[in-house]
Amino acid sequence: MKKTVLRKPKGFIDVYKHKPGAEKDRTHYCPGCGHGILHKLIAEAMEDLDIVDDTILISPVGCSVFAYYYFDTGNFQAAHGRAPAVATATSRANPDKVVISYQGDGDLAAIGGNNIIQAANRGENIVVFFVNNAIYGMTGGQMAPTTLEGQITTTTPYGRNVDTDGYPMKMCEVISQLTAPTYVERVSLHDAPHIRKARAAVRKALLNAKERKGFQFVEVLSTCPSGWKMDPVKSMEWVKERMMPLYPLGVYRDLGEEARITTRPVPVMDPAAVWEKLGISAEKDVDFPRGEVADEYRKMSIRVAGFGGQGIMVTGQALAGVALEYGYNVSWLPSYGPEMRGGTANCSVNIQDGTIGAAEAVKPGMLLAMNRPSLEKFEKTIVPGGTLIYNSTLIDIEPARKDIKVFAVPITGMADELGNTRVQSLVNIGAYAAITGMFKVEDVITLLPKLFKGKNQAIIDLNAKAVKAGFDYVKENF
Ligand SMILES: Cc1ncc(C[n+]2csc(CCOP(=O)(O)OP(=O)(O)O)c2C)c(N)n1
Repeated sequence: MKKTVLRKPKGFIDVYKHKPGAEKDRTHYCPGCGHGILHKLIAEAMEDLDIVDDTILISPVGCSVFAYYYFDTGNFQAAHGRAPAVATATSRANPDKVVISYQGDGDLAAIGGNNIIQAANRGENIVVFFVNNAIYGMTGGQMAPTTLEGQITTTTPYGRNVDTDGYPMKMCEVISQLTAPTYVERVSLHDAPHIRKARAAVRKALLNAKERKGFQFVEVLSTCPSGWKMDPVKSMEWVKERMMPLYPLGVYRDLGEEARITTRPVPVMDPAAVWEKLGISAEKDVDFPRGEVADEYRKMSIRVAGFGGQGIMVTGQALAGVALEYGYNVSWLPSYGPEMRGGTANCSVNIQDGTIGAAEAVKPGMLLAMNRPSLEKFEKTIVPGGTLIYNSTLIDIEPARKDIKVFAVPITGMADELGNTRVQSLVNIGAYAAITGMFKVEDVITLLPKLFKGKNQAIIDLNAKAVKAGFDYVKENF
């Protein structure tokens, strides 16, 4: 007798590891939600088309954010509405992969409205599954661009009024106006015959993607019983009676064999080749021999923080700029508060020999705190055993941490003594050089004309004094 084995399609991971100790064999979706049905159609199609290991799925923000727990594919999670941009990069860097952008209607048609139009217009080689449930589901049922006229949501308690809220957006109609898309269809999940049609559309889009046939867009009318405050059966009826007349099902575009298959140059990943193409010499101007650097300072992640106008960004740029000349890989990432001068400012710098992963110094090995709020905010982020340099001219509290090395340096005071508060940045560099052994004072001074291009000699000389002052202070006092 033929034995029937019930199992999940291979496109799904077998056990969903949401949290250690809370492994599940089912998804988090509410009963009657369309996401689960569409997930299953996609997982089955990936298995049948034998593309599970060749697919990268971009999870959006919204109820389907956890797609990465379910699909046994590659995955990136994108910021709200940005899945088409992330999918674009993923697809261009991996032209032999099937890339899926899975999105809700708030995600795709509201915050990501421009993203989807541009990706469609470029004819990116991606498949978009667009789940239209007429509201923002995850956040509790606010109006989305797809919300029906008169529909009550938490943000349209008297019903969507087209005079104030605009008209429901019909994305298949919009996308199919563009030249590039290959295949655009709207389907529904409200009953078994329609699920079968949706199944065919999902397969067709994925098969087209496997054959690299450009931009595929499948809109799926879907239920949200929790957000709509209806039971699942009523929700199915609501899709049929209310959504379908407004959002007609069917094929809006199918270029079939006519589809123009876009071949794009594969991005060049070799930095030297990129420099050559850009006409930039990979040769550095100067290549300083390195001195003795203690092990703990060989891979630096530094947060420089203070208020706007304290030379925070200049300090970070100078650290990175000087380190570059010693042949280190460097990164500099600024972060500004809402106002500039007088507001808070900080930047992250990485200096190391290996590849730099994250540019943000979330847990820095060193904090250079120029004012009290910065010390209070970032002291706790320093790694145990790390280093704190703080501006003792302006900071009148003792650092709380006992498991780090602390250098209190009167940075502002020393700059003032030199006659210009603005040279604080180079006092910082001098102190940094003395503590880490990473830079030599003479080298930094040689570089000043490059760091301060266009500045007059008096400013360069003053900054040279500042580097020396910072260096000497640390050497003499610690
Ligand atoms: C930039 C940003 N803005 C707002 C949010 C809050 N947010 C999380 S989910 C969501 C709604 C998503 O709705 P939709 O795209 O329709 O997907 P659904 O949950 O209905 O599947 C919002 C607004 C966020 N995470 N990020």
